[in-house]
Amino acid sequence: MQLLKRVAAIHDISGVGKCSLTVALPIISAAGVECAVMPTAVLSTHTGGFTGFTFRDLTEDMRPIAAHWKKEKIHFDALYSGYLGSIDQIGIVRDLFAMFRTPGTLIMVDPVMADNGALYSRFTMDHVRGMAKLCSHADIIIPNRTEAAFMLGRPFADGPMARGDAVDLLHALAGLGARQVVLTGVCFGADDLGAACLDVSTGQIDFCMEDRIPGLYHGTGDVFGSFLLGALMRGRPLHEAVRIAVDCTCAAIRLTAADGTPPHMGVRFESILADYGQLLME
Ligand code: PXL
Repeated sequence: MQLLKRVAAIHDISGVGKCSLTVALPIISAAGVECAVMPTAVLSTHTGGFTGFTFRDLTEDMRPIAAHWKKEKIHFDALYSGYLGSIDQIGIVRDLFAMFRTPGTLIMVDPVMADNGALYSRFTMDHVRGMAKLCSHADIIIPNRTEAAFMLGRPFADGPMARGDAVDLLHALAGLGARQVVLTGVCFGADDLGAACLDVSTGQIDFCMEDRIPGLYHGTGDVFGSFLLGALMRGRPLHEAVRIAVDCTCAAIRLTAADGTPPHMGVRFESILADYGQLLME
């Protein structure tokens, strides 16, 4: 029997709201991939749409956790970083990448810090610069359009874009240093939404578009990234993994829209985990 692949997910754990580790753990596990976790902070809820959340910073624990993993000779097939609570944590994560990188390790950075044209609460331009630097240590980066604009120092353009502009953005993002780039929030008209990807080694660009579901649903970036990494770990090439992640994320959003759950409570990914797992067995 083949060994399971093992991912280390480095994100916060927000108790309520379905994002970061509370989605990475179940989704990556459903892909048939072990999901080890390094929690960067513990919050009562995520910071988008709730007020008065608690925030317990775990920066002090990150290096000792990594040192113990190293002592135990734990191998990771991928490292996946997401929401990082401070600039210090960005530096620590860069060091963790160097500690655990092997020739076969995939390093995926989701530069979680902004959406819909604005930085999340708690973040400043220093965080943006730190995340852009962290992206240079990644094999694959998965920013949304807002994060892309911040990291490239370009004005954020909302709404439909020309295909050429999306291609230009992908190439500019590749300039940060990763060999694969996935850009989310791409749309060409009022009724579509999806992701674009670039594999730098082949120059191949793909667009994976779906019908837009009205509304802004929280945590979809983390749900998308987790579906994507699970598919990559199960051997799917980039464009196929992006297609799977777009389809599964849209299915989860559609169910959330249909059952009337408020968008800040996260999307209903639980209802499609079985289908996702099945798909990856094929
Ligand atoms: O989904 C991104 C995310 C993760 N973690 C925390 C957040 C957010 C977005 O707001 O607040 C704590």
